[in-house]
Amino acid sequence: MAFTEKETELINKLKDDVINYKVEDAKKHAQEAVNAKVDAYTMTMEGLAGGMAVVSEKFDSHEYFVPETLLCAKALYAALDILKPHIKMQKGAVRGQVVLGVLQGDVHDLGKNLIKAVFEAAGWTVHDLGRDVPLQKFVDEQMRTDSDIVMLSALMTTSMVGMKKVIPMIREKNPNVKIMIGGAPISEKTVEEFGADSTADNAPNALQEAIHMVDVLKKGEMTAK
Ligand code: B12
Repeated sequence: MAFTEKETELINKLKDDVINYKVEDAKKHAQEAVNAKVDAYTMTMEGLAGGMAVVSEKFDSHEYFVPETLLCAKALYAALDILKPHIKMQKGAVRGQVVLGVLQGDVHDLGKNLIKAVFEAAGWTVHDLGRDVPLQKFVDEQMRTDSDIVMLSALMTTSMVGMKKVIPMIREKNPNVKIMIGGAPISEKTVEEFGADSTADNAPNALQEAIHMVDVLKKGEMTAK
């Protein structure tokens, strides 16, 4: 995708702020982006998520440890708070309700929060359970809200196993609900193995997938009538 000179400048600044955990600069540059009326969605995905991708590499290669990474997350959240109200997604005819949360034992919520920002910007209702969520809570919240989709996030192989347990628990109460799973350790193979409906590797793809699912659900309801 081609960016304007201003967009490129701000993407690079935001990226650098996240990578080098410059919380105050992250706020300043997010505000600069809002004032310059550049696309907040592009700033979030290319700048903030782009910066976090570099942080992931540094964490994986042991250049960064937990304290630095936590500060990077702080910089990302500080900028996201400012950009989020300005993210504009195309509001199509298909919208729905999702239950979203990070599974028990897992505090990695950056990806989950990016998903929430994108879905809300597209006009969806997100019932956010937060992180380190006990399995039964996903079942209860789906029942309480009658949501179309349950979205389960896990970043660790240890928390991922909770998906295998909770998917049949959700289906037992509501066989029609769609279940999406995601996070770094999730693949198409996991979807099949755990009996979920689908996955996506990032927030925009998750939205496309969710739109497709709700479309299918609504068509199914119409033919049943
Ligand atoms: C940031 C980070 C942290 C931060 C988390 C801050 C926060 N508030 O989230 C902190 C420092 C707290 C942390 C702690 C730990 N971490 Co950590 N962490 C990471 C790191 C570097 C980046 C993850 C991230 O935020 N990525 C950026 C976001 C935007 O991407 P994302 O989460 O993948 O989400 C996107 C997609 O996956 C997708 N998606 C996500 N969820 C969902 C859900 C659905 C339904 C769908 C469709 C899509 C979807 O869309 C998202 C948005 O685009 C990863 C490294 C890596 N390679 O992933 C390790 C990593 C996840 N951590 C790891 C570990 C081991 C830990 C600790 C145990 C470290 C320790 N020694 O204490 C603790 C665990 C604490 C706990 N109990 O949870 C391991 C996990 C290994 C494993 N296989 O289990 C990793 C993989 C690092 C490694 N290579 O060892 N960590």
